[in-house]
Amino acid sequence: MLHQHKTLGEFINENQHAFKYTTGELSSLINSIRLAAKVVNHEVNKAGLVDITGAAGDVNVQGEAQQKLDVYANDRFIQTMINRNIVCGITSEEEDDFIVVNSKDKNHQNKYVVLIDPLDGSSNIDVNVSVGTIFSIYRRITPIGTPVTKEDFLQEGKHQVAAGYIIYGTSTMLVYSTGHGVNGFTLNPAIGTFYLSHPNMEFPEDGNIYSVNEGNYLEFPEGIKKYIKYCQQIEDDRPYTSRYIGSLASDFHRNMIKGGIYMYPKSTKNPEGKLRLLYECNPMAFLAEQANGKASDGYKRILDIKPTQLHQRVPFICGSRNMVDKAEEFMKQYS
Ligand code: AHM
Ligand code: MG
Repeated sequence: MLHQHKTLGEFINENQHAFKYTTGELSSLINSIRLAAKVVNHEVNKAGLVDITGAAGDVNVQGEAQQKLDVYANDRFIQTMINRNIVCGITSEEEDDFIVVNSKDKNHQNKYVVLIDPLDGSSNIDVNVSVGTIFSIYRRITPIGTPVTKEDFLQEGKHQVAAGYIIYGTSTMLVYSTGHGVNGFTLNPAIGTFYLSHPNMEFPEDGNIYSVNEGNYLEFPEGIKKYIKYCQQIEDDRPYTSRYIGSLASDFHRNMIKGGIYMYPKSTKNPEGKLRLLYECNPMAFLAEQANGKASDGYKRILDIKPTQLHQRVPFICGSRNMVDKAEEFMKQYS
């Protein structure tokens, strides 16, 4: 029964002591993400009513312009964090540059920056397929009391303090880690409460699902092509099953539960890969490692890459450890 499960609020309170620097700031921050997630969830659930209420760009009966969902989600997450004044800076996949957050009484005293992809999987929004929010949290490196700079956002992924995602799917889930494993919470929409439904999530070491946009096959590096052929071979436990939603959080989530590998390699069209290091790959890589999985650019650990730009892209291979090892083997052999 749901009411016997821990709520996300209870879980956050109970685990606050696990942090080295416990001022409650990180807990408040996760709480504000929880709140914004519920608001965005409500809006995403109404997306199918768009023909009735008007499409993005239209003006509704109240005379308000209808926002695109990704813009709406971006505004909600950013506004919630600004209103609660619990971060010193935010950067988003939807924004050109980072945002300095401050209020007079705080004088740049907050210590965390948030990096967010407010609504990922945007091609799925209009067709009732799940989309997600991905977030990543770092401690600032510039001195407290001064405005944040770009350097605070361009940290190696291994320095993340927390990361997580929300899936707006058949159920709405919030999955996150503060560096002590990965826990998943499912929203009971009737009462607006997240319950701990998936404690200590872990990737199986092996899996039989591969997730990649095979439409780009001819443009992939030789190592990836050979690995895909390996996945399709009739041998041992293969062929693997192909599953690709096109929403990173959802593909990752399924693979974490069932065992699998997700790949977004570089291609002629996307010579650096498509996914963003800061908003998509680093948070997912952090979660993968916290869940006993692995994340690589094909040759090296994602979390070791030193970012140089806010919107930098990177090839991404992530999932069950043995599967990612195998893909790397092929990359090495055929590069
Ligand atoms: P987006 O940030 O524009 O939504 O793109 C990110 C998404 C990922 O969620 C997904 O895995 C990938 O792009 C799908 O790309 P493609 O349609 O090229 O396969
Ligand atoms: Mg995205």
